[in-house]
Parts: sequence; C-alpha cells; structure tokens
Amino acid sequence: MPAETSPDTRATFVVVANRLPVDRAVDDDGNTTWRTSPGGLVTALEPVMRKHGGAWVGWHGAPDEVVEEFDHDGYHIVPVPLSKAEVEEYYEGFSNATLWPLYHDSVAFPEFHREWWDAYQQVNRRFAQLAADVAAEGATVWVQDYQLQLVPEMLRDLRPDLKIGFFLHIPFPPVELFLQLPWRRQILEGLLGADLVGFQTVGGARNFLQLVKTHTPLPVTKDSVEMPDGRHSIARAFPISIDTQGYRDLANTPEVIAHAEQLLDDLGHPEVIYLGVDRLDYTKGLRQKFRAFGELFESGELDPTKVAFIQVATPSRERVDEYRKLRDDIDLLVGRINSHTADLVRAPIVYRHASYSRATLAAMYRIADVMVVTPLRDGMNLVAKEYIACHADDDGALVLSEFAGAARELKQAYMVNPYDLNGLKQTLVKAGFDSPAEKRRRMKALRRQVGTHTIDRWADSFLTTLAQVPGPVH
Ligand code: ADQ
Repeated sequence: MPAETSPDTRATFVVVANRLPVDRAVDDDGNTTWRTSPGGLVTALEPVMRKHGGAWVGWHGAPDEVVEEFDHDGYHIVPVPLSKAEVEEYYEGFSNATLWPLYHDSVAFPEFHREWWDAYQQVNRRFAQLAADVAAEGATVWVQDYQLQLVPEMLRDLRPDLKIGFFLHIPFPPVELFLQLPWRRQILEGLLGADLVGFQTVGGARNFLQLVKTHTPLPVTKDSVEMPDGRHSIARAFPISIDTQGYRDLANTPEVIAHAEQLLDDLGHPEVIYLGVDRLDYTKGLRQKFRAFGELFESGELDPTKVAFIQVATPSRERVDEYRKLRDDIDLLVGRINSHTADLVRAPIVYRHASYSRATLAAMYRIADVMVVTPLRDGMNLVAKEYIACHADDDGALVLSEFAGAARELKQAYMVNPYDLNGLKQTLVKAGFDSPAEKRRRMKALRRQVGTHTIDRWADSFLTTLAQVPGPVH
C-alpha cells in the first residue's frame, strides 16, 4: 500500500476499466474540470458507480502525464499513467489491433506482435497494482473488458482477500479463433483469477468454458471451474442494458421534443426516416448498410424524395490504420450514392461523422421510424436499446443484426443477416412499410423487454452473484 493511501480512505467497491468515466475540460480561465464522458462502457456503468460510491481506476486519456487522484460526483478517481509507447502498444496495438478484431470474428485481420503483448502485460500489472492499493480489506473489485484480461489473476496474487469480478463487454470468440492467440493460456489464466467471469451472451460463456475444459487441466462442472486453491471461478451470461427510465425521461423533455420537431422541419418531413447511430468501427456493418440503401435508392424501391436515411458515426480509434481506411471508404461510398441523386435540396443519405450529446441522440431516436443496427458482430449493442427506450410511440421499428448480442433478447426486432445484402434490403423495406398493427405488436414486446431489463438489474444481478461465489477453502 503506498504511503499516501491511508486504510480509511480505501474503497469497498472498485471499478477497474481502461478509461476513466471522465474527460478533462479546460474553462476560459484555464481551470481544469472533469466531465462525465460518453461511450458504451461509461454509459453502462455510470449509474452503478453513483449508486455504490467507491473508486474507479482507469487511464485519463493523455499519454506521458501523471494525474493526481481526485473525487468526482461522489466517487474517487484513480488515474493510471500510460506512456506514449504504451498507448501505441498496449491500447492501439494489442487491445485494438489484436484482441478487438480477433474477438469480433476476425472481420478485420488480427495482428500478433510480441512487443505489444509485453506492453499489455506491463500495463495490466500497473492497473492491478493501483487497484490493490485503493481497495479496502475484503473489497469487491469489478474489472472491465478486453484491455484488462490479465488483471484478475495479477490482482488475486497481490490481494487474495478481495472478491474479484470480471465482465467482458465484447463477444468471447469461438474456440478455433481464440486458439490463434499465441498467449491464449495466459489470457485464460488471467480471467480465471476472477470469482465471476461475466459475458454478454450464453454463447460467450460457453466458448470460454469449452476452452478451459480442453486447454487447461482444471475440472469444470456446469458453469463452474474448480481452481487449485479450492475456490471456484464461475462463468455466466449477464446481458448488459441501459438506464431505460433515464433515456425515456430525457426523450420526453420539452427541449428534446422541440429539437425533434426542428429536425423534422429541417429534413422536410420525410414519410419514413431510417436512422443509424454507431461508433465508426468496421464491426458495425456500416459498409453493408450503405450499400443496401444505395441500391434501394438507385432502383427506386425507396424513393429518396419521400424517404431519408440518417447515419451518424462517432469518430473512433483514429490512430489505428484499419479505422482510417474505414473512414475513407465510407466517405467515398456515401459521396458516390448521394451524387447519383438529382434532388438539389436534400441528398438521400444524411451522413455525419460526429459525436452528439445524449439529448440530440434522443431527439433523433424520437423521429426515427426505423432504427437500423447491422453489426457484423457486437457484444450487445446499446444503441438498439436506447432507441426502444426513447421512441415513445409504438409506431417505430428496429432492424437488428442477428450477430449483435442484443438479438438474443430483442427477439421481436426485424432480424437481418448483414452479409445477405438482398435479405437486408427486403427487411429494410418491410420494416419501413409494414402494417401499423404488426409494428405495434413488435414494439410493445421490445419495450417490455427493455423496460424490465435495465442497467440496474444487470449490475445487481452480477454483483449479487459475485457476492455468493464461495471463497477459497482454507
Ligand atoms: P460500443 O462498441 O461502443 O460498446 P454500443 O453498445 O452501441 O457500442 O455503445 C455505443 C454508445 O455510444 C451508445 O451509448 C451510443 O449512444 C453512443 N454513441 C454512438 N454513436 C454516437 C454519436 N454519433 N454521438 C454520440 N454518442 C454516440 C461496447 C461493445 C458493445 C456493448 C457495449 C456495452 O462493443 O457491444 O453493448 O460496449 O457493454
């Protein structure tokens, strides 16, 4: 324990994640403030953190800089320093150019570099050490996501008294793909350091348990792995969700309603509005989506004077080559489709490579007749759930890829295989022009699901299960 952390300031609940839930902002007077930042993981965990209090260990986003610990919104922030080389090798390299593509069905080619792996181990060790320093005796530590898969085991070595949970936000790949990883044994052992390893889907948990069975000597009974120290490591699915009521309330504020009206006016009140909201990532199926709409507009199956497709894509990982290439490809594709229209006022595709506030997204969700979510592979996909929460009427429709984790729960969506271009086109038209009764039936069921399966329930269910896992036999 470092000298400056006294036992009484240590936390009984600790989240460890690659990024902190805050971004730095400098005001006009040059003062630094920290604002809660957007993104899947933060969106998901922020309400949980507020409820439980505690500490959050994560990187603050600037390389080669040491930031002191501080308090924010009722919890303690522990910034983890990363050098420029570590950001390149641990984050952009091993996390986002090795693990991310490998865990998403290798839809882009994963690169394997030994130096990246060295950096990954080194940074994981630092996160584990800082978590060990801030956690109180017997505390619960919840480690998040693919960047930190070695932390559970490293932390257990440092602090055997802790309850350690791990949650993987992205898919856990099929056995054959995982086995490509030269460091597969170390990753499995890293994860097994946790008392509870959570996945988005039953399929992810099954893949993991299958690997443990076939590639470690450890006995596996159902979802439980018996560890040499007598404790058990449980692997189970905990599908993540959103703050449903929070989104519902936001979508019904006068400001958001007014903004939605304004957007409709600006777009010229199209008969049908299709909407896509994604991080600009090659896993999200953007190319497939644009190609489908391009063909539909060109063939006249969708009339661009009556129908609009709005796609917003948050800039993401722009220093990783594959993402720069995607950005250029999409710009080219959208430009080509839009240049084929004779309409001088509005292009058929409204594409913005930009980030928006939650309120602006809520306004977009309100006016979207059809939400189009077509990832090639996705751990869950929160956008699908946000749409259902914000689109208050039963007249909406969700087109959803069967390869998103969300498809396991949102069964009444208009399901698509994004690789099947003709099938995708047919379903897009069907969802846009289906009978009101059919749309209502589907939306009602979807709203029931998202209304009852919330982020609170996700966190409660994970943390309750974690608390019940028996510790080591002494
Ligand atoms: P992501 O891959 O980031 O998350 P997703 O679940 O869709 O994917 O979350 C994206 C978040 O960013 C949503 O909250 C969305 O509102 C927001 N967002 C998207 N586009 C935006 C824009 N243009 N402007 C502002 N905000 C935007 C990872 C996994 C997912 C998993 C989540 C949570 O890849 O599968 O669902 O973590 O576990």
